[in-house]
Amino acid sequence: MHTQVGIVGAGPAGLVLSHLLARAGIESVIVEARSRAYCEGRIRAGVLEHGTVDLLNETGLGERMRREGLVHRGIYLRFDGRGHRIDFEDLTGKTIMVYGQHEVVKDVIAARLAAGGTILFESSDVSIERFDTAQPSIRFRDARGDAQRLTCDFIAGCDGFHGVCRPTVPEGVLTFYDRVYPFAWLGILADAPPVCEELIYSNTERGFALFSQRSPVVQRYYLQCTPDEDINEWPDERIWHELQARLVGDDAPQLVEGVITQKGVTAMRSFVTEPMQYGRLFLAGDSAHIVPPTGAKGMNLAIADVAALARGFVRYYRDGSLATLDGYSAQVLGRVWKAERFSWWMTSMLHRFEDQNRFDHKLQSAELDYITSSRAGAQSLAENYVGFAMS
Ligand code: RFL
Ligand code: PHB
Repeated sequence: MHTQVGIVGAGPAGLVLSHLLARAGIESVIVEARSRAYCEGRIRAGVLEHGTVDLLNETGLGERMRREGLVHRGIYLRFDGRGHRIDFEDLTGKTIMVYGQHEVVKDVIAARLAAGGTILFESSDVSIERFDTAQPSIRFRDARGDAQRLTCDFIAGCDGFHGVCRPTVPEGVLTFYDRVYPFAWLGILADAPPVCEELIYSNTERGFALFSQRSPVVQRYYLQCTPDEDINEWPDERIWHELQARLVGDDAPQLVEGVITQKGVTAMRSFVTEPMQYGRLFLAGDSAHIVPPTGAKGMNLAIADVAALARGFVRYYRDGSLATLDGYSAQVLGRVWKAERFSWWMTSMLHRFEDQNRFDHKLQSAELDYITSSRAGAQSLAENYVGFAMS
């Protein structure tokens, strides 16, 4: 088997890359470890920056998102028992879209398959080789268990944080920067009405909580918990009790409980790989960098990476120049580090850390007070949250 760009991973990065390449007449094949149903059911991110929304719309992927996605014009920050609104539209002229990552994944898979694209689901024993030459290849077993070799001109490593591409790069070539946080998020999906028309990020003595949405009848909630939290210790009643305590106050509307349909614990880390290229291997999305979810940046970064990477491939296949591809890493890392900073900052400002004392809590409150009472402070948060223009 041969293709122009061999892509490992059918998450948002790999799928959107394949779609953008196809629109430019460039062939690709996606090799994915999981089944289509698994990829389409994986509940993760929910916030699309305005630039991500524009890209999906401009490339023909936005039809269902425009119908079912929820346009949000701001968020609430809660601290010291009160909610404060950050008005994105007023502060930046822009809005965000609340639309589940798995819905984006469904839309892109449908578009790729309708256009005759190849996604090899349920591949196993995936490995990459010879990416320091002009003829790299991806080896794997197909869904039937038969050994396959896909030769290609380039490999895009879009296989997430636990994938095989980044670890295959020879030691010493890449530099890693990381931070692990001493807490995690317990996330749930519930069939219930919304608490509020916008997201609520809440810093309380009991820890952080977030209210987000999926649809008028399905809500997404998160609670700060310990990294080794045992989900069995969180029966539904305990979750609702904790959400009531962390999200509701005298000034907030009632939180109506419902049926919890999904629960999971997510670790929190910051991680960056530099550079995001080695020879003809290009890393994109979570395979190259991770952010804690407090800034709602992970999926957006993955899509911004592949928008830049696709431009590099388009240039190469148009005029044979590797210049844009060779500049890919330096180009996207500027956005990546801004998102790292913003996600770290939101995480630090909104969570309770075990080693904090009363002085630290007062500083958190003062920072939140500044951000919600100064137009300059609010504008800085809003500008980062809605996202920077795709370069
Ligand atoms: P993905 O989505 O992890 O996709 C990688 C794909 O590669 C496959 N794979 C392999 N395939 C073949 N061979 C192998 N050896 C393979 N190893 C892995 C996997 O099966 C998978 O299909 O990475 P990608 O495409 O880079 O996308 C990144 C995003 O998924 C991630 O950044 C976001 O979900 C992060 N995130 C959020 N991002 C946002 O932009 N906004 C949000 O509101 C937001 N909230 C979140 C989040 C992530 C969360 N979790 C669960 C980590 C909230 C949560 C709770
Ligand atoms: C989500 O809807 O899943 C979500 C929203 C905002 C975040 C993280 C996750 O910061």
